[in-house]
Amino acid sequence: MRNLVFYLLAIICFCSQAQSVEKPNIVILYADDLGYGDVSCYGATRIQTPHIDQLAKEGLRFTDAHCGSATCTPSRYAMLTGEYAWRKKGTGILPGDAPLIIEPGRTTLASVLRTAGYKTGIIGKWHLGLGRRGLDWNSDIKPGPLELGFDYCFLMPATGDRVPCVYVENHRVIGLDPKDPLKVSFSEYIGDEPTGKDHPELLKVKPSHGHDQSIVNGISRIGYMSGGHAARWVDEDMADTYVKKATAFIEQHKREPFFLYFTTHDIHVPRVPHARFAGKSALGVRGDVTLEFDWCVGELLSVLKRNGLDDKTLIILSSDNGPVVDDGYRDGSLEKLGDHKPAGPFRGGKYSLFEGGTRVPFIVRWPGHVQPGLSSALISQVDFPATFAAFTGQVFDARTSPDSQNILPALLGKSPKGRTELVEHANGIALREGKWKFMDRHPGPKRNAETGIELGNDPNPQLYDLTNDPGETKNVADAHPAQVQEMRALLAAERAKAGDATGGRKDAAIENDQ
Ligand code: NG6
Ligand code: CA
Repeated sequence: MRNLVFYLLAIICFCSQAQSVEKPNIVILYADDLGYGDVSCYGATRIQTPHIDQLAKEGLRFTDAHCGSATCTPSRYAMLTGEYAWRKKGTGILPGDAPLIIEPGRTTLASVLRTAGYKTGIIGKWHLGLGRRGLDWNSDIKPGPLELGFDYCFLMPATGDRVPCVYVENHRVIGLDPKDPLKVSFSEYIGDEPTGKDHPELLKVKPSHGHDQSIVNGISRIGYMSGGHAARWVDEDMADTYVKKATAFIEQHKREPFFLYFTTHDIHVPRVPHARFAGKSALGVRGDVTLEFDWCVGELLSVLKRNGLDDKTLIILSSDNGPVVDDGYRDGSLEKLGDHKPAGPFRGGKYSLFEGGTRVPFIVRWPGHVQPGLSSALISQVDFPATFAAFTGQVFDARTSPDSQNILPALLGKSPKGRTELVEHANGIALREGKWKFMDRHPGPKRNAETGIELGNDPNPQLYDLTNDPGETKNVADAHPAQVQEMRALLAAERAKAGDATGGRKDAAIENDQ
């Protein structure tokens, strides 16, 4: 009998241990607009990011990892659905009143992990639309993340520079006074408050392009909102608010596997750091909010440590698109940039089809399981759904995430190889294969009118040898016609793959479809 009890206990211990090994918590620390060269472990010298560097020291740092697109909405769409956003109309940068662009019930990264028994939460920026067209912000806001596999959400609906400037927790705007209903419009002026356009004297930071409509917290935004005063966020407190919510989520779920998608507003515009960080970097306010993001990383690392979760948590740190310096506000970042290179050695940045558009910082840490080091494997965030399905032992339905590949061996550092090819996306698409990068003829301006960033457009085909020329300075298309032909055919085949098996909404409002 005693033997039997001992035996049973041993089995229980073994099982719970096996479970903690099989199912570590998964935390994605996701910055907004953070460039490859913006953090010190990726070569920045004008700014120090000690917490991100610590993560890199204890983890695997990737040098050829990509987000799904060079702007936010398509990038996040690809990461959550496992489908390239360029397959689906309506996945360009969304206004703040756009309906949800992912069909409720569709397989997402969150639903994959929820099926595997994870408690799933998103805290921070959403920017994939909410509700249906004509949403009433004063009632239940759905469908949204909770209809896509998340158990909990605390959201900024769109971006920091777009109304509505309120937080949504689960299905409700938080702190709303029913006597002061919230209304949102992207088509016409509403309410009776001054705008940034008519009253620039009221602004604490002036726009450089756009961003001159409703004023919230002394900053004019894109779009109009009225009412909802008690619910309006204070930009300076946003990082603290997200960290507080994330801490609570981690502590609430520390005894069960959880998935936390922590997605900051930093370092997007408007850059409004808490007083603790204001003026603390040599790079002006853009550097200050980078320090603020680094602080968030440090805080969450210490929450995990404090709760004994270090070895039980796989952390991924990355960004949703490449960097931009002036993205609509005259906040002094351009003047203070000096020789800092936000995209590191790469050409272009946010909005660009050059590598600076989507090659982003990407660090994986899972103590005891992922060997610290460097990886040059080609991987993409679009691979998350397939990879985490494999990680949790699930059979993955490739029809719903047609572009997601299982890159688990690369992610865990077990293999130096990732994808053999990847389609990159900005204002067009490009193909990566081995050392080659191919962009076909693409009409359009060389530079983004507002930001001055090189977009990658060219009337001629472009071919770059990234091994010898990571900065894409020498177009060698003329010297390699057969390679151009082959990659053009591969890109055409990618385009031709049916992308519509997934039932994404086609009627979403489009501000800037790409
Ligand atoms: C652009 C905005 C830019 C930023 C971007 C979205 C203008 C002139 N520019 O349209 O400021 O908000 O959209 O950024 O309005 S993202 O990181 O969410 O994709
Ligand atoms: Ca972004």
